[in-house]
Amino acid sequence: MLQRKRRKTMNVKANLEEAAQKMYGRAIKELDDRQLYFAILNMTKDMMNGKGVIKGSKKIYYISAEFLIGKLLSNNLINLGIYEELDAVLREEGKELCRIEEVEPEPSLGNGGLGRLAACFLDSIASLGLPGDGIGLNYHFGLFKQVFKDRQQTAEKNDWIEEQSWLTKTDISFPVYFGKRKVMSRLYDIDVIGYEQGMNKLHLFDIETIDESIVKDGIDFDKADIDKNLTLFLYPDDSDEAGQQLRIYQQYFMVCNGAQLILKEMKDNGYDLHRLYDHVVIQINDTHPTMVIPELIRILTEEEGFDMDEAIDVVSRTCAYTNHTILAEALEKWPVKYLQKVVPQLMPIIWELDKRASIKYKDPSVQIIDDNMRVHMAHIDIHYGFSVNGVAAIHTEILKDTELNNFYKIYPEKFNNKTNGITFRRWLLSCNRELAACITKTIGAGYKKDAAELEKLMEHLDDTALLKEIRAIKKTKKEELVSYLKENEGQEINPESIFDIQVKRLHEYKRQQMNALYIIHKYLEIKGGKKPATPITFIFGAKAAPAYIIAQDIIHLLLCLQEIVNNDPDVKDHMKVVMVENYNVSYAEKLIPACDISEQISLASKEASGTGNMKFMLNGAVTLGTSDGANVEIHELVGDDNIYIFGEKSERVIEHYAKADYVSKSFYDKSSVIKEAVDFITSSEVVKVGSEERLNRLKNELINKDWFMTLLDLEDYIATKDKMFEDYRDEAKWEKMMLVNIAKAGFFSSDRTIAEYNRDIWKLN
Ligand code: 26Q
Repeated sequence: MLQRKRRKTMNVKANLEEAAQKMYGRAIKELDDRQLYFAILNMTKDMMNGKGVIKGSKKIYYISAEFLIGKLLSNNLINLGIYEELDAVLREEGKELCRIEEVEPEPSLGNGGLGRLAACFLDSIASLGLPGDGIGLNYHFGLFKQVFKDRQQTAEKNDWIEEQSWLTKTDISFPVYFGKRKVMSRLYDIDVIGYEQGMNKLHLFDIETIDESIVKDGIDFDKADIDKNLTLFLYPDDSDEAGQQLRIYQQYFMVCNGAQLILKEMKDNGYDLHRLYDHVVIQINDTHPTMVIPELIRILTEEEGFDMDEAIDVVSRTCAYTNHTILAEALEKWPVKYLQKVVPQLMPIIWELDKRASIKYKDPSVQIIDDNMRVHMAHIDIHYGFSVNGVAAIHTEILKDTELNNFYKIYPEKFNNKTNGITFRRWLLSCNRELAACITKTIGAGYKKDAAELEKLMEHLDDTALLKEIRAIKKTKKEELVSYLKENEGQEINPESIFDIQVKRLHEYKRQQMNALYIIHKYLEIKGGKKPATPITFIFGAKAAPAYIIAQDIIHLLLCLQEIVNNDPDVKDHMKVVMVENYNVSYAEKLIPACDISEQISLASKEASGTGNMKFMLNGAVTLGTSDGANVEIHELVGDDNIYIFGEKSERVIEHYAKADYVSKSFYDKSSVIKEAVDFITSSEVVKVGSEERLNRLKNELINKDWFMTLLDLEDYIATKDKMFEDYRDEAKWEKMMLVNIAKAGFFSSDRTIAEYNRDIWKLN
C-alpha cells in the first residue's frame, strides 16, 4: 500500500519535473507561481488524456448556451485523484498549491444558476461513467467583469483565454449559413474528467473570423459585424428579454454546429441516422438551444433524404427539454421577422411545425407562432420533444398546474421533475477540504461516491467533540474569508460576527431589496440604542444585467448602505455590510464555506429551484428562506427545527397575481416599521453618499409597484431573522442544526440528479 502510494507520488513529481524542464528548462523550485501553474496545467491535461474517453452505444449531448465551469485546476486534480500528492510534492519544494490555483483565470461562460447547473451536470455525467458531452459556445470574454465606480456597477471585459489554457483547438470546422452568408466555425474542446473515471468533452464552438480588437470601451463593440463579434460575449440578460438579433445569431451558430457534430459522430460510428434516437439523446437546456430541433429536421430532410414525417418523428424521439423559469418575461418569443432575417432556411420548417400543431390542437395558447407573429420557443420543445422537466418539485407542479397546464393536458406523459443538484467534488471536497476530512474521519469516504451516505452523520448528533470540530472548521473558513475580504474589498470584518450571506444574480424576484430593508431596520434599531447580542456581517454578491435599471438601483443602495453602516461609529462594531465586487464561481467557493445564514428569500413561486441553497446547506449553513424552489425540499428533509421558513406560500402568491389584488402601498401605510425602512432609502444620510435619481426611483418602485411583493413578506422576514440571530447564541442548538443540514444534503448531489435523468429520460445502458 505504502509502496503503491509512493510510486504514485513519484509519478506526479516526475511528471511535473518533466513539464517544468520541457517548458522552462528549470527545476520546480526555480519556477514562480505563474510558471508552475502552466506546468501543472500541461501535466494535468496529459494525465487526463491518459484516462481515455468514456464509451457506449448511446450518448447524451447536453446543449446549452452557458457552461459556468469556473476554474478547473483543483477540480481536475481531485477527480484524477492526485490533489493531495501534488500538494505534498509542491510543499516539499517550498510551493503552495492553493496560491498557484489563484493564478488561473476564471472562465465566466454563464450568467448564474442555469450555467452552473450545466457544469455540475458534466462533472456528474462523467463521474457516473456515462458517455455524455456538452455543446456550447466559446465566448472570448464570457460574462462581464463587474467593477464598482461611485457606488454603481460598471462592466468590463473578462479576458480569460490565455496562450495556454484548458481549451484544446481541434481540426473540426463546419460551415454555418445565415441565409446565403457563410461563416466557418472552429471547435475547441475542454476535457471533462469524472471522479475516478474516464473522460468526456465539453465542445465549445467559435467563429474562425473572431476579432477581439473590435471591443472598445468596457464591453462596447460593433453589434452588426457578425463575422468578428459572434462569440465575443455571453448575453448578460438573465431572465430579461434581450430581443436582439445577435442572440439569435449566437443560438443558431451553436445549434447548427452542434447538429453537424452529432450527425458526424453518428456517421463516424457507422450508425443508421434513421435510428438516431437509439444512439443519441439531446438535452435542451432551457429554450436557448431550441433551434436544434428545426435545424436537425432541416438537415435530415434537405441533406439526408428523409421525408418530413420521419424527420420530425426521429428528432422528436431524440430531444428532451428542461425548463428553468416560470417568469413570463424570460420565456423566449422571437419575432418571425428576426428569424426570417437571420436564419431564413429555418422558417419554412418552423411554419410546418406550427401548421401540424395547430391542425391537431385548436387552443391558441399552445400554438408555436402566435397572432403577433412571435415564435414561442418553448412550444417547439414541448410539441417536438419527448420529455419536459422542471428543476424542483414545486416548480414542476406549478408548470403542470398553471404555466404549462394546457400542454400538460395534451401530453401528461412528457412531464417529469428532476430536482437540481450540485457536484460535491467542487462544493465540498475542493472548497472545504477541512470539512470533507472531518466527515471522512467520522463516517468513512463512501459518501464521496454515494452522497446519500452523509445521512450516517445523523448518528453523531450527540457527539460533542464532532460538533465542536465542525464549529471550529466554520471559524477557520470565516477567518480565511476575513483576510480575503480585507485584501480584495478593503473591508475589516469581525470573524466572531454572524455571517449572513446572499449571493446570486441580482433580480427583483430574488429580493435583495428585502434584505437591504432589514439592514436599514437593524441600523435604525442600533442608532436607537437597541444593540444585537452578537455582531452581524451582511454579505452580498450579485451582478445585474446592465440594461436592468432597478437591479442597478438595488446594487447602488447596497453600496450606499455599506458606506454608511461601516463608517458609523455607533454602529460599525455591531453590524457591517459588504457587497463584494465581481461575484463569480471562485468567490462563491470562498464565501459559501464561511457562511452561517444562507439567504434564500425569493418570492414564493418565482425561484424555479436555486442551487446556491444546496451549496450553503452542504457547508453547514442554516437556511433562512421562503417556501420556494428547492427550499421546499430542503425543509422537508431537515424538518421544521433546522430551517427558518417565512413568508406567503406560492398558492397565495399565485392567487394575488391572478386577482391583481396586491397593493404594496397599503403595507407601507399600515406598518411604521416598513414605512421607516422604506423612507430611509431617500433620507439625507443616503442621498449624501448616493444618486438621488436612483434612490428615488427605487423607493417609488417599492411603494407603488413592488411587482415581487417585497413589502408583503417584510415583517415576517424581520421577525424570523431576528429569531434566527437569537437562536445563534445557543451554541449547542446551532451546532446541531449545522450537522443536520450537512447530513441531509446528500439528496442534492448532482450525481443523484443525473442518475434520475438517465433512469427516466436518457436511458443510456
Ligand atoms: C433569455 C433571452 C435573451 C437573453 C438571455 C436570456 C436568458 C439568459 C439566462 C434567460 C435566462 C437565463 C438564466 C436562467 C437561470 O439561470 N435560471 C435558473 O436556473 C437554475 C438551474 O435550474 C435554477 O436553480 C434557478 O432557480 C433559475 O432561476
